[in-house]
Amino acid sequence: GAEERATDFDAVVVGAGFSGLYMLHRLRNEMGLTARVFEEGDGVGGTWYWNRYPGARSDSDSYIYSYSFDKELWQEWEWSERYPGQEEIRGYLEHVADRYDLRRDIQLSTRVIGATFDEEKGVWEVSTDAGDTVTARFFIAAVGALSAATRPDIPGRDAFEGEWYHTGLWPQEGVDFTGKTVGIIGTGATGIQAIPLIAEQAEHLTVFQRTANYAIPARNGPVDPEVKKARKEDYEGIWERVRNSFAGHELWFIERGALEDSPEQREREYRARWDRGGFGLWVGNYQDIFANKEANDTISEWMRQRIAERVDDPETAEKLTPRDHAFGTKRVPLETNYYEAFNRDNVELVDVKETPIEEITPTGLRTEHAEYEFDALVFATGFDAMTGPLNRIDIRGRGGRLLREKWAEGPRTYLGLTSAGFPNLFFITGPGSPSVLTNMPVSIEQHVEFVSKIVGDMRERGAETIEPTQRAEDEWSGHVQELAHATLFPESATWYMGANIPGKPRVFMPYLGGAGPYREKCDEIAKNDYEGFVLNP
Ligand code: NA7
Repeated sequence: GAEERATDFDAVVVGAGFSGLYMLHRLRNEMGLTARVFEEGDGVGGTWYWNRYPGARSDSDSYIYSYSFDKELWQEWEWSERYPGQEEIRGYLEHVADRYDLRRDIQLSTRVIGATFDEEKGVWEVSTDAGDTVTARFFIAAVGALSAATRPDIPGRDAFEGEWYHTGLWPQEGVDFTGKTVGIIGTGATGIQAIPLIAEQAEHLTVFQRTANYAIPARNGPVDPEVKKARKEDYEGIWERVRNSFAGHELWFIERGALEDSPEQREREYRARWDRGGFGLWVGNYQDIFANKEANDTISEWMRQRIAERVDDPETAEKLTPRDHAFGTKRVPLETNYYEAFNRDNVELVDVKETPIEEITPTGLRTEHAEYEFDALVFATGFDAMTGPLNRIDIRGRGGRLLREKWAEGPRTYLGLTSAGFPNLFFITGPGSPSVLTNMPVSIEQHVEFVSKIVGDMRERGAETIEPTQRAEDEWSGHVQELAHATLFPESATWYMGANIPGKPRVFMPYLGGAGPYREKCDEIAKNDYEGFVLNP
């Protein structure tokens, strides 16, 4: 009509991973809005674009590490293994970009550096490192929760003259470690995937471990064709169950306390989950292992025994055995031949809690007692999680206030999706949402669909802005903390707590209420006329 467009786009979306691609599809293809996606990488895929290290793989089963929004897509797509590998997931997301004709609204190789809310006009002005300045009604940060890779600030860090890599910023062409002497720092989910494969290639590998982990066997492999077939026939059932579950998998807690069962029964439960492989031992176990130390001790001790069985050298086995944190309170890695890697002659384990890394040198690194030389050094040291990717952008809300300044003492959100004083800004998988404790695509779809619903409802009623009230944000943030502090989670030094980044506030960031209940909560809020939000006009 005659109505003049007040902004360049209805929405600007940051990131072209699982979240950003689906957000664009919803806004543009389903709702007829205009949107521009800015993506830093020179391809789509987000996490699966950047994380190309050996062994990079989803720890969620492939049949649900997928979008569900298009039944045809889900029916047609064939995953080759139980857990999808990085290349296959990237191929899937490339396919999604083509299938829904998304590429023409995605600007690659472009990093969003700032976004300022113009209070008078009620629009976001977004700027990029490519020199773009565009305006939009909505600013949607689909930046990922684990996308701001970090390297610890070890003295001499930049003095190393060999090749160095971060697992989360892996060279696109891959790395050949054949014949090389390699060091790797970090034994989180990523390091544990990479170590057995680097060990097979490298001449020698030294693993620098700060905290021993409890890793569960993945038991990857092809999926039984009969199981595959049954799943294809149960699209509705699977997604109904997954969406209403705690963690976005077909996994449910045992409805008894761990201590109510006899030691024999517990053994059977643990063993069955161990044999099955995957997250069942974590988020499909007795629920009270997360809250009751005594209950947790039963599984923590059981896991320690499994490690001892697999590592030949007792001293190495002891170093690999976690004793300083409760099972499940750090993200539990899945592994394939991880413990066996330490039985190889060319792999050495250094416990850097015992002998801290003092310095990185031009040729390797030095601990208190020894000096190591490498051709290549790998940082599997993780991410400035959840807040990091947001805080790296200068996001200014009402009164020019910077989001990272508002969050100096820790993130404050309503539902993990919005923050007071930042109208029309949405986070996908933000702090205060359950996303990182769940199978990500399930949370992502819920977030994207809820944000789309908000945007659609606003248009219908002619509202130009939405933002949470201070009170709703305070209550939600309090609720997130209350749930966390009723568990053992905050006692462990994890990225959930910001503990992996020196100086970061120690605030538990994910929402522990579970994906299913969270979804219900969002739906209820929408039904109650967006309780906790202010819509204007
Ligand atoms: P994580 O899980 O944060 O693991 C990082 C690892 O690096 C972990 O073992 C850390 O030890 C170690 N680290 C970090 N800084 C240092 C220093 N300064 N010295 C020695 N060791 C260090 O990151 P990932 O990439 O493995 O996984 C991230 C998520 O991606 C994962 O949870 C999945 O959701 C996918 P620490 O345990 O802190 O003592």
